[in-house]
Amino acid sequence: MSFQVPSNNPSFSSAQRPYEDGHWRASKGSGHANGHAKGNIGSKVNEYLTEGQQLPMYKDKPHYPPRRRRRILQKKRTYGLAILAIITFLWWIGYLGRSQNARETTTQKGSSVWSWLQGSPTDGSVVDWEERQERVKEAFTLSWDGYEKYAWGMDEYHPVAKKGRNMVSGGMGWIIVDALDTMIMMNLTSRVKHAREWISTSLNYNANHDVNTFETTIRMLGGLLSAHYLSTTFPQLAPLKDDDPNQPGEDLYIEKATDLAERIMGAFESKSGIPFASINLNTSEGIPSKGDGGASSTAEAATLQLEFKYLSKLTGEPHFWEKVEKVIQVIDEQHREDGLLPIFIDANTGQFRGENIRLGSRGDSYYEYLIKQYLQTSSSEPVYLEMWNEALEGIKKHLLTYSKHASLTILGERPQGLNKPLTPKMDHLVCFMPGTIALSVTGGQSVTEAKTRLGSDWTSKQDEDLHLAKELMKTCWGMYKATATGLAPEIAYFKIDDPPRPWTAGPGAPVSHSVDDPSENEWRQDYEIHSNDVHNLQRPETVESLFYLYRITGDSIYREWGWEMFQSFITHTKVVHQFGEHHEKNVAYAYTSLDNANKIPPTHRDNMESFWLAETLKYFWLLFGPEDEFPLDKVVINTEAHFFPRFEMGKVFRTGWERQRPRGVKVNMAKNKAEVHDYGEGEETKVVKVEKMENVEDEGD
Ligand code: DMJ
Repeated sequence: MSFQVPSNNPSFSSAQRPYEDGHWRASKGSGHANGHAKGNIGSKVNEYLTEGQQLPMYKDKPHYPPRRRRRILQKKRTYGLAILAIITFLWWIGYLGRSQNARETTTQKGSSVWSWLQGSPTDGSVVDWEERQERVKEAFTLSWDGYEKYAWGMDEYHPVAKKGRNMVSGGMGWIIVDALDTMIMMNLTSRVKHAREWISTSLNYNANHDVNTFETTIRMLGGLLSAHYLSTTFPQLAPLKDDDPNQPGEDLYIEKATDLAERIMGAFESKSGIPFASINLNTSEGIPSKGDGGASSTAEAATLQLEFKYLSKLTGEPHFWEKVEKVIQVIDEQHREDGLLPIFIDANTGQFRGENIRLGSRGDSYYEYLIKQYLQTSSSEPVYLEMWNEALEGIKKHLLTYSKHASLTILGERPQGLNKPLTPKMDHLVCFMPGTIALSVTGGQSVTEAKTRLGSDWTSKQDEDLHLAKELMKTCWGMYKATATGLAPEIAYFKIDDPPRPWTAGPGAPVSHSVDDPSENEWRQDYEIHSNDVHNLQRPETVESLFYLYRITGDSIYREWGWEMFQSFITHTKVVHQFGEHHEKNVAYAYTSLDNANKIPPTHRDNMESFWLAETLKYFWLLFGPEDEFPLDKVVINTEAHFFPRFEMGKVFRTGWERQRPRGVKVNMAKNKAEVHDYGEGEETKVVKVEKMENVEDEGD
């Protein structure tokens, strides 16, 4: 998410960060360029290819399955007819005579089809999901075309003012690069071509200005790498002539990505190896946060692995890999109770700051990347699975409870540490969790496929985790149902019992109420939406989870919820031109964030975040699309919805660290006994218990 650097240093015990949806830019730095890409990509390719990997196939452009090619042709024919029909209709009602330009004509077409803003048919006829997917593409092109017209090349887009703004001199490609892979997936060739031209001619990383390390990695590095992956693996999507082998544009994405990554490396030059919050890309100098007592956010510091590891794999350069895996080692060596981490970490000491534990802002994607690191390297690094499982059990034990009336599952916060009270608050950001939990249950396969693969090895823990994913999904969906616009607030609080009911697995678990049944309203009393939290930034986390849940469970309810949510976005976040004598006509040309999603009409906030294009619309598009496209068990999706392939570690890469004993247990081989240590914070480690060796596993030396 976007973080504004605060001018003061907020208290570490503060449960809320009012500034976190602001501007991501840090303050000015100085110096000279030293961050040039090192290492010749080409020279590493042979090394890479000799490893005999399945994925990623750098420079290898496999054929697209003919079945899909046919589908695309069929679609093109269908679109042709549909467009003809729409143009005729618009002509008939006199729209084309207006003095709007060509782009707005396209937009009018979008607005005229708002008759589709309705639920699924109740007459038993089948829902046309392909048609719904087209509506998403339309929303994307409308958003993109407005940006192209009013703010092209700028890092920010303010659609109401019809203006853009750069975060650094010359721009970072913030919106263009973030949106690029969605356009490739949607096969929007001319738009991809325009974006690519801009990247090739206007994008450089020389601006002498510091930028947020995490945001730059997940959005810019992630966007370039995903564009590389998709354009090389699915060359029929948005095909570009200048991307062909031996043509001038070949390797544009990977070359830009490598240049950027080398510059970001300076952020890791701290005493501990934990990256600094910001980086000056011109000087490659890491810069501590200007707020938060200089500490980095835990999620920001620890959500960089998928991007740099994939780049390492592509280029054969191990230093990217080593830097990012070190971060997890430094964290794990602190043996935090039940794998749950405070949300601030000091880059110089490597120590956590404060006790605030949550899976919302500043905590979220650390947990997400544990399981995704395990999946990225095709299950060959069990250490990350172990850490994920430990954290998930910690979440069940410390952070889950139920709402008072409807027994909805709540994933709350412990702002003063695990031994202090639970706050029943969920940031919308937490709603990535249902999808990530479901992903961890099957590895990305459908439940049916996973059960067939595992046979009797399918465990009751998998059932339990899947149940948890579904229950949390319902709570997140309720955040949308609870407001006037049908769009979630940034934060929701919940009514819970005192003391909070502990989370229960299995048959004794409470049964939650439906949040969809119009005759049942009790659940609404459980949601408390504070006036400070009613904004909606068009965030992706809930539709992201709906996408995972739909793919994994196959339950079409998740698609239906997604459709309802999509319609709310289209209805309430659209920005329109008004015209006609009495402003009686209007035409949409953008979608924007909301200041207040809990009133109708909602108050607009003049900003379209890049993740609207990169994530939210991409997940809608995938949710309504065919289940076999971009199969979840073949990819890992970064925290900004950029797609990377899974791969084998091969000969060059390995996990460069080993996990110590689980917290509190250290084995002393010489004494042939296990010493159970107490790792109290700030205290000397002391032996509190000694056990016979048979009770513990051999640690080696
Ligand atoms: C995105 O930038 C990423 O998903 C990040 O991990 C946190 N959330 C924002 C969108 O909400």
